Amino acid sequence: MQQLRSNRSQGTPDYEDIALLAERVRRGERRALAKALSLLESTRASDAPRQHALLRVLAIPARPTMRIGITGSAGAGKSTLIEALGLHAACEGHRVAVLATDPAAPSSGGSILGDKLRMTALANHPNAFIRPSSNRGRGDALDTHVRERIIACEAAGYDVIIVETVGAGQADTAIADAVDLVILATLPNAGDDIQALKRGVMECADVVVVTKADLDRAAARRAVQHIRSGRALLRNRDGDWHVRVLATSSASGEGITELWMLCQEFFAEGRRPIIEARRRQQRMRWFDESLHTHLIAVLRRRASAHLDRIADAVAEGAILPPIAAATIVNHLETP
Ligand SMILES: Nc1nc2c(ncn2[C@@H]2O[C@H](COP(=O)(O)OP(=O)(O)OP(=O)(O)O)[C@@H](O)[C@H]2O)c(=O)[nH]1
Ligand SMILES: [Mg+2]
Repeated sequence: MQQLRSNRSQGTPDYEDIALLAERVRRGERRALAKALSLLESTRASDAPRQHALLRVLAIPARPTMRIGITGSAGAGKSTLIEALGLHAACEGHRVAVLATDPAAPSSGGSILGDKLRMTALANHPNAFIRPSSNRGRGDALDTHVRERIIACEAAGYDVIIVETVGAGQADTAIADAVDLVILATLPNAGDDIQALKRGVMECADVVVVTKADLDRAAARRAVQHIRSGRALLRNRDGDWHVRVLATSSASGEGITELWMLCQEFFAEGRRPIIEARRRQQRMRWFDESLHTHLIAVLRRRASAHLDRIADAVAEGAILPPIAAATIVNHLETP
């Protein structure tokens, strides 16, 4: 109720059901969290006011959280790795939320079932919550409204949030804008893959994991060496953190404890200011992005015919893009 009152004073639409939903999310009710996530996943413009009303209440800073992104090419073993790592964390008493993304078309429904099946042990753990969702075939790496959904999971008391991306190569760098720690999963024989990725996702990885080490230990060792020797490709995103490379097997459990220890090292108390600085930059980019989206929407509403005419002229090379943009804005500013 307190929340509801403070919302009224901020001029937020009075959505009593949203206030109630937020309260239930904060109490840690799984069904409420699932409902909140469904609302936040919506891309319908008409849902935006309700999404914002919910986020206003949920986005109150909670205790420190670990936002971990796992990326890598299709079939690299991301989901299985998340289950192994997530179980490790959950067994240590952490509350683990997984936002899994699958590239498959939503119509089949197969992807959702697939991830649920792959993570059964974690899904059944009382400390874990798994939200499988398809990226609706949009083809971009980051699922819809992932940042908002992370906030909801944190409000529900989850302190380890693991986000899986579709493994669309370079586009996966988008994950670095939503999480603190980026783990890149790669197969032992993915030498070419690594070269291909070097300018993209490799540059934003904090930890590189060579997966499925049980299948061929020698190959996994070679891959680790190969990646380490190509260290020049790996960029240390923060001065005090150098990129780590290790081999894991979700089947045998090899390397999973080490990986979790690396996560803990990354999120050590002393590194909190660095992580906060990274989140600050992310918030600023998110703000820029949102502003851009909203301004474009306003432009389309207020100057749509003019905008279309100028866009055609730009396409034909009759007017240069920066001049066209200035023309449109000037047109708006003229009373
Ligand atoms: N032997 C072995 N097989 C594994 C291991 N990890 C994953 N697999 C298998 O590899 C296949 C793909 O694993 P996933 O975890 O679904 O891979 P993914 O990267 O999430 O795949 P997408 O989400 O479809 O891109 C599955 O059949 C897993 O059982 C491992 O450590 N050892
Ligand atoms: Mg997967």
